[in-house]
Amino acid sequence: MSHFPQNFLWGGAIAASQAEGAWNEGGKGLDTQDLRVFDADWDAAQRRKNRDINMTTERFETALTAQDIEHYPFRWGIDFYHTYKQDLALMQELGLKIFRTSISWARIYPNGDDAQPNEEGIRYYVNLFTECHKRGMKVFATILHYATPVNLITKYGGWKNRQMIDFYLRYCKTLYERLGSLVDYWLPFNEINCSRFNPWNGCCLIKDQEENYDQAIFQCTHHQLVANALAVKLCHEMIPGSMVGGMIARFTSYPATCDPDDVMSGILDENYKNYFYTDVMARGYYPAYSRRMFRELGVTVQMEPGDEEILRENTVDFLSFSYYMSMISTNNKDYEVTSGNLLSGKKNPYLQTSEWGWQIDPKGLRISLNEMYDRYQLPLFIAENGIGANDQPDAEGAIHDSYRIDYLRAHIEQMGEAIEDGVNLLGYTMWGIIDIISCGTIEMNKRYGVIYVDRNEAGHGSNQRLKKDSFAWYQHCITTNGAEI
Ligand code: BGP
Repeated sequence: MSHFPQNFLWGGAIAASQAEGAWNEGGKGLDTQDLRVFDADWDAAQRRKNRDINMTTERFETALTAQDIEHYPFRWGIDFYHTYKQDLALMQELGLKIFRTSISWARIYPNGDDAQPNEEGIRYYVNLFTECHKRGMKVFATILHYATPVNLITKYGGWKNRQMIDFYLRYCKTLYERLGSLVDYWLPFNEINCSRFNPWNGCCLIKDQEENYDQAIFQCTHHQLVANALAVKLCHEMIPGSMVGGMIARFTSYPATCDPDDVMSGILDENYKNYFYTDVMARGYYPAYSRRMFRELGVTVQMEPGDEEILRENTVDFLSFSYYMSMISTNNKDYEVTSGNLLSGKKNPYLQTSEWGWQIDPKGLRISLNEMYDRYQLPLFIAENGIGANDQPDAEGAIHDSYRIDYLRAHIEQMGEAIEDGVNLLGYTMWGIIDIISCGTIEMNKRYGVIYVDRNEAGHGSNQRLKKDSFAWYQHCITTNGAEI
């Protein structure tokens, strides 16, 4: 028996910079993801360290002129820019109701400050989204999924400069004008809280250039929160009835014990890592607890006259989040630390971890859905969920990813429980529906897809697509609307 409404939007998600490749084709300008370096010879520790380094001035300057693409995987992705028709045919075969991807800002405005948009870039997304609808899929478009035109950083200093709001809105206006009839759900920013946990990805900051990193992070975040509200406003004005959401990476955190210190630590983690961002986007004002957060960080956010009205009058229509794992909260240093999405955390003795150390917690998804729905009474949308694994085809080319089926089954079961709890859940776009370059560690071998892509970590391979065992499983899940998993 299915807990899911008949119109539940079963889907899959990717991001332009992790999939398209064609980094310098179709008039596209250089973007911040094109500059992130990777070396297939790095061991696991060097790969994790690479994630935490983010970006350095030296790496930035080297990458600006680098023509080698082997060490810059986001420049080749899985060549989705050229293969999207075949890939969407596979997604249609899966029975997807909705497809989430981001739009590459540097395809539309190669330098970010161009007076006119790049027509070839617009045409690519018109064709891509038209193909989605032709194949029975709605479109869930992320306007900015980390990849920012590099010129906006070199010429204007990136999101620290409030002028970025104007460039971003010029970009939004063009998307609403030229793609508005093809997009069903809009997301102005992917994981807007990433600015704190991966400041290069989130707001293009280079740590060795910042006197006061936290101050820069939260000033950039303010500009993005204002931009998010203005993107909502503009979309509602230009496309009456449009659905514009807000998104965070959900860092679900439990107190390590019933010790009141751990409980308070859990409240602070939930507030500072998650709710600060969704409170501003969904309630429309900076919450009271943020004053202590800023005081303790030595941060003073500069607001302009009118900012508070912008935030208050332009809250989001729905909230979405990525959910991969959960963490525990305690100041007790004795707990083992394990990795996670964007940041590491203390290990929960009740949970297993993935090969990459991310704690697998399906019930945490039900908990997150209940808490967010109860807090805001807004429709929710799970924009990302999945498990990264080093899938290997066997001699016959089959990929028996039973671990992925187990992971997805357990999380979808909990989604059904949350709907039974009364949560209004619009949809689920499983992350990395097709293997793509991992965002945090830039690894091709960290595979999420139900569709395998024959490419190695230097970008070589047949680029052939293979259906993993999870393909048929997810297809049946969708066919039965979640009743038979
Ligand atoms: C989220 C990003 C996605 C995706 C996901 C998985 O933070 O929104 O782009 O990459 O993380 O993380 P990773 O690819 O590092 O395994």
